[in-house]
Parts: sequence; structure tokens; C-alpha cells
Amino acid sequence: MFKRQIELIRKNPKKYLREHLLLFEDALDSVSTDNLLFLMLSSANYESVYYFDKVKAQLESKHDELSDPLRAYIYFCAEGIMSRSIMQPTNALRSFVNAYDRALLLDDPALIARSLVHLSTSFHLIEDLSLSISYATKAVEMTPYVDNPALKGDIYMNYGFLLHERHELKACLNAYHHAENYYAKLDERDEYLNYCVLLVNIGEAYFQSENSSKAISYIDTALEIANKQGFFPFLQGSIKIISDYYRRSNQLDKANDILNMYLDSHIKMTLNREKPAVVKHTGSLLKELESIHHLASQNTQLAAELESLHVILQRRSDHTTLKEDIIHTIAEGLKSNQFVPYVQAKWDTNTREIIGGEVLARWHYSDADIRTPYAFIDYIEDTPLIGKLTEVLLDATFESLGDLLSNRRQFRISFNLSAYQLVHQNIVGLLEHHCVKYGIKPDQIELEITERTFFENDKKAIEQLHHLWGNGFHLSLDDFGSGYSALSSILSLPLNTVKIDRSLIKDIDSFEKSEKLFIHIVEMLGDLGIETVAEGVETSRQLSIIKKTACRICQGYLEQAPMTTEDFKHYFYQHSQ
Ligand code: G
Ligand code: G
Ligand code: MN
Repeated sequence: MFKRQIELIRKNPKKYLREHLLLFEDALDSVSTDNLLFLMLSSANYESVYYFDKVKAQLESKHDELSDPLRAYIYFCAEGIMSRSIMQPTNALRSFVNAYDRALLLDDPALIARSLVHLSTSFHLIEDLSLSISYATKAVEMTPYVDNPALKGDIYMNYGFLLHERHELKACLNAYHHAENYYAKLDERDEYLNYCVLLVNIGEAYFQSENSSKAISYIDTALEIANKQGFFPFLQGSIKIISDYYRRSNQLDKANDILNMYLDSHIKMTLNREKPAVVKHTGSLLKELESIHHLASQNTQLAAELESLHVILQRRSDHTTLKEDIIHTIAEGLKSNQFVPYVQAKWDTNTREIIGGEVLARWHYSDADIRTPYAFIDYIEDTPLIGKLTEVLLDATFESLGDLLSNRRQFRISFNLSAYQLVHQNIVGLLEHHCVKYGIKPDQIELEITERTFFENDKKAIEQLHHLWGNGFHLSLDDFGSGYSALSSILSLPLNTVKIDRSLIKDIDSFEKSEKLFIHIVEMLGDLGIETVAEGVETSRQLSIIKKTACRICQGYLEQAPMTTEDFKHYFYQHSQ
């Protein structure tokens, strides 16, 4: 029964909402949990923030009933779909990972395959095309185990779409035709929103491969269906391409008609004349509107409406797209080598000999604008981009400091890892690959991991930590004492070193209690066989207190601030003749 409902929702979310939600709109508290979940899924698919929030709020009170994996699956899918359509890709990714997890638990091929497609779409949104394709491929590999032709169609459509993006037009069309064949098996394929989208996509691909007669025939069918089923607002991106095509072939009336139909449906929703309000990625919609603006100039009525829509979108985009824009800029920066490693020395408390260094990322945005991690880590910490950052830093660091590392076998270099990398990425593989590539021994590499990661208790993360430990990498707990100190995790996880956060070091020379706390922490960790590093050492008075303890390693401005790898190399050799 669940599957039937899910299929009806995917088929035509608007129709589902109209037939179900409107009946209950003012009596949501009497709706069963399952029906609420279906309403949540349909409002997400229909991209209606208005209904989605309403239904979700109602579901909050039924939290206990959502532990059932199938219910949780629907809940997370709905959440992901909504986040995706309002362009919050990192939230979408998080929800889809949760949905995938439940699908695996249920061991249901259809749910697993659908989750793979969802994951693929969210990676696409954060512009990680290779991960996106890799999940799309996994979904394609699942099709033999899937019965539902509509789902098979969706899987191939997504795959084809990504191939189009990669400019592999032939392979793309091939995938699209697979999708088309699956949809052909459905009794009422014209009622499926995705079928209509597929036809437009195929049309676009044929336009690009200069086969305009095929293109036109697909597009015409799509327009006919869109008109009849009310699918117009969902076709927005493609509409411009279609209308452009007609304009170029001098069919101005037709071009204008299409723009009109599109704007009409959009304006209705944007102005909230009709609930629900569709919220699209306003940034891209704006760009799109700008580029079709001149087309509308022949039609004053159209131009006026366009203008008002423009103003509304402008206002909205000011605060909704900022975060996404930053993520986008970071992704671009990672591609064009704007992220560079800085290194800060770690030194022996007693001899001041430099025994290692911590790699700290810097964003070289321009010569006059070099940004610290506060400007970027938060934005990407829960996305695959954080793995990309580590990869970039590993390469740059080893290229510059590879010689130093092999000349001084005692020297150890540290990298910061985020929870996401241990939970979702193959960090073991990445590090091993770099060790082999640059001929570096794992025992010269230390990984700094924050308390949060240890705290998450994720199975894969813990496995990877043990794997790293087993291979000889050093593991260090970062920022100890800055937040929730998961003392018990220190006992259960592999660990060489604990870095005592600079907030605890700050006052050791001015407050007796801080000093005592520090001394006891070092002693306690020493008893457990764990080495300590004092972070943020700024004054010689702090150092003299640290010297009284068993804390053997310091890091801080007293000796050296983070500097480029080349500067660090000079500094190191001058210091240790
Ligand atoms: O020097 P500083 O202000 O650069 O660094 C601030 C914080 O940013 C550090 O505490 C560190 O944990 C984090 N950071 C710096 N570089 C990286 C990195 O490459 N990966 C991750 N995950 N965090 C980093
Ligand atoms: O990842 P981790 O928290 O270990 O990174 C160390 C952070 O502490 C970096 O942001 C670095 O710039 C900063 N830092 C290093 N030495 C000092 C110091 O002496 N004083 C202060 N305030 N910050 C420091
Ligand atoms: Mn660190």
C-alpha cells in the first residue's frame, strides 16, 4: 500500500495534493501518521514550502511513530526533496543519506535505487559531477532488480541528464531512449510528470545534436502534455531553450506563446494568487528571466508582468542564495588551486626543537585577500568538498615538503579531518594513495580529528579510524576542552595524542584554577598513555608553566605563526642546523 501511494505521488504531486490535502487542510490533527507522511512527500514533490511546513509541523508531535524504517524513509525523502528544491544541497544530502540508510535496512531494491538517484541529484547540485555520475551508475545497476517501469524510467532519465552535462550526447540519448521505453510500458504515461520532463530533455538533446525535426516532435508532445496536466511550472529551465528555438526559426508567435504560458503559471504561484507557492532557486531563475527579458519586449503586457516577478525574486534571492553562492565560489576555488597549505610548527617544550607541523588551509582568493578557515570550513564541512580540500592540501604539502619529510624521519606533519570524511568518504584510501604517490611513511602523518567526530559514534567512521591506526598513521584528538569533552571516547578509540585547546591554555599564567586544571589534564592523559600538545602558546610565562608538566609538545605564536610551506621550509632548516 505504501508503494502504491508513493507512486501516485511521484506521478503527479499536484493532483495528489489537491485530492488529499485540500480535504484535510484545516483538520490536519485528525490525519493519521501515514497519511501525513504522504502529504509531506507530495508537498515536497510539488515544491510547496507552504504545505510542506504545515504538514511537517503536524508530524513533529508524532515523532515516536517515525522510528519505523519505512516511515523514516519517506520522511527523509520528503525532507531531502524539499531541501533540494529550495537549493539547500547540504541539507538535502544529509536527508538523502538518512533515507538511503533506511532503504538499506529494509533491503528493498526499489527504495535503494530511488535513494541512489536522490543522492546523485544532490551531488549534482553541489557540482560534484563525478560523484553524481557514480551514484547514477549504481542506480542503473539496480534496474534489473526493480519492477516498477516508472522508477526504471526515472533512473535512466537521471543518468542521461548527467551524460548530457558531460557533453556525451550520444550516450545521453541512448539513456533517454531507455527511459522512454520504460515509460512506454505504463498505462497512463501521459499523467507522469517525469515523462513530460523526459520528453523535453530528449528534445533539448536533439536540438543540440542538430536534429531539429526530432527535437520539435518531442517538444510538441511535451508541450501538449504539459498544457493538459498543468506541468508547466516544472519545466522552467527548458522553456527558454524551446522558446529560443522557435524564435531562431522565425516562429515568433509560437516563441511568445510558450513564454506566456510559462510566465503565466509562474507569476500565479510567485504572487501567491494560487497556493501553494513554488519556491525555486531564485538566483538561477533570475538569470533566466534576465535573458528572456528582451524576448518579451515585443509584448508590453508580458514585459510588465515580468518586471513585477523580477522585483519579487530579486528581494527573495538577496537572503536565500548567499550560502549557496559561497559554496559555489569555494568549489570553483578548489578547482583553480586557490586553496593552499600553511604550516605552523610544533616544537619540543624543553629544547624548542621543531618536531612537526600542522597544515592549516588558506584560501588565496586574491593577492590582497587571503582568507582563513573561518571563511570557508563551516560551509563545506558537511559536504564532499571537504574531502577535495584535504586532497588538494595533501598534494601541495607533499610536493613542497616531501624532501624535508624523507630527510628528517622524526618530523611529523598533521592534517585536520572533518567528521564527514570519516563517515562518508574513503579517507583511508585517499591517505594511502598519497603515501604511495610521494613515498611517505604513514608514521610521519598525523590526523587531527575533533571531538565531534569521536562523539558521533558512526560505525564507518570508527572502522576507518581503526584502519588508519592499524596502518601506522598517528591520530590526534583536536580542540580538547573547547566543547563537549567526550572523555569516554578517549578510552574506546585509538589515539596517540590529545591537543589541549587554546582556550584552556590562555589563562594558565593568570588564573591559578586554570593552571591546576591544565596540570591535572596533562597528568590524567599521561596516565592513560596519551601524549599531550599545548595549543595556542603565546607567552613565555605560559611556557614556563607547561615546562613543569609532562606536556612535551607546544604549538603557538610564541614560536611561530602559520606560514607558507616554502617559508616553513626555510624556517625549519635555519632552526635545526
Ligand atoms: O589557522 P586557523 O585559523 O587557520 O584554523 C582554524 C581552524 O580551521 C583550525 O582549528 C582547523 O581545525 C580548521 N582547519 C584548517 N585547515 C583545515 C583543513 O584542511 N581541514 C579541516 N577539516 N579543517 C581545517
Ligand atoms: O585545528 P586547530 O584548532 O589545531 O588549529 C589551530 C588553530 O589555532 C589555528 O586556527 C591557528 O591559527 C590557531 N593558533 C595557533 N597558535 C595560536 C596562538 O598562539 N594563539 C592563538 N590565539 N591562536 C593560535
Ligand atoms: Mn588542528
